[in-house]
Amino acid sequence: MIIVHHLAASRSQRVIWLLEELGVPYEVKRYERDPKTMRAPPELKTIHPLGKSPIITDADKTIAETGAIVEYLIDTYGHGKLIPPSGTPERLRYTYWLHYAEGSAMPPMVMKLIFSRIPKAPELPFFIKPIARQLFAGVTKSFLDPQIQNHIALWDSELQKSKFFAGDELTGADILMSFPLEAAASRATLTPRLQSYLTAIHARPAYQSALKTGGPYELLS
Ligand SMILES: N[C@@H](CCC(=O)N[C@@H](CS)C(=O)NCC(=O)O)C(=O)O
Repeated sequence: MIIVHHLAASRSQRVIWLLEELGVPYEVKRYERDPKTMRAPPELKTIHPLGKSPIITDADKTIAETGAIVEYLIDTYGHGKLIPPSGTPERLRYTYWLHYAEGSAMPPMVMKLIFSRIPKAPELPFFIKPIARQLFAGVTKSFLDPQIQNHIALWDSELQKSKFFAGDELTGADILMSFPLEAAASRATLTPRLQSYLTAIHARPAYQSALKTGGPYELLS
């Protein structure tokens, strides 16, 4: 039995969604975040040394990193579902977006989140807070926001070519890309095309079942 080690309101929601799309049986072990730090609980480190979610276990295998998990599940249980045929242009797009989601899209989203939270940290001396706020607001405005806008423009132009990120069918690439889009929706303004895309994937029955299984899914902004 596949076990998804799922951290509340996190990237691992995508793995549950994928398993629902594939119709493969699985169990979810849910972990709550520390309410102060929002970090994962230490017991996640007993499953994988980094203690980050998602992680899956499947018989004797332990797999971390969303992209690797999605590749493994589609290769092992997909029977050709959710992946374009090899050798096609869509397959290359699939590989690109699968890697790009965590490798390029998420870093500026995470940085923006961290930069907005540091000035509010209770352990920061009060006289540093206004300086920190100004510094991080400056970096966000001059560096992170333009980067995020670049990414949004890239996604928009890709979805002008086809309904999904790797062609006209939903694939694992869309499952990976859902999280950067959701993160961007909470930290920037999406184009109408990207908003419609998000609405469409959120309306999928498998996405809705995954939400029921994974529990409340409010991203930090
Ligand atoms: N690139 C990794 C990122 C893993 C990651 O940062 N997971 C977050 C969940 S959104 C986490 O576990 N955060 C809690 C922590 O770092 O304590 C992946 O896609 O699996």
